[in-house]
Amino acid sequence: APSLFDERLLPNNISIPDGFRLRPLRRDDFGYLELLKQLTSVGFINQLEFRKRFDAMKRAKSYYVVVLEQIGSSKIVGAATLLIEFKYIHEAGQRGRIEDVVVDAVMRGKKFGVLLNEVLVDMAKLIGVYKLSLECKTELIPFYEKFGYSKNLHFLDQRF
Ligand code: 16G
Repeated sequence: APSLFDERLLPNNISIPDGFRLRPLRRDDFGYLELLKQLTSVGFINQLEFRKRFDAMKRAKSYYVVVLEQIGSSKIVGAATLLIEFKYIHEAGQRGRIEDVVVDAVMRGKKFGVLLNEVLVDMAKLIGVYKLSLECKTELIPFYEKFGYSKNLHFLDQRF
């Protein structure tokens, strides 16, 4: 099945524990949705809709969904997304956003969250973003500060 992005973009200087591998999301990774349900509401998405959304993300060329696969079970046990936004400001610069960081509850305590964040920060630097940001719950601020972020602007949202 096709990958969302060229896997050569993944950093090779970050060590992955034995039995696991890091790779781009693939078009047949329907199981990714089960993992996302541990982050927030996913609702019902069938395989056709999954593939349509994958195709749209691939066409956009700015979605880097990285998954951590348990090799034996082929299960996706962690994932995180880097999204690249095109700008006019900062000399037609690019802004990076980290989204949908999730690690399977039974895989906690293995520093997989740290691993995924390090990988995406490296990729963002390689791509050449002028700034990288994310939104998180208050209690996760100390965790994210370890990767170089600082609490700066306020984040406002509205729900529909
Ligand atoms: C968190 C996530 C965000 C995700 C949102 C979903 C990180 C760093 N942040 O803010 O990416 O989209 O949760 O929650 O992973 P929602 O369903 O309330 O929007």
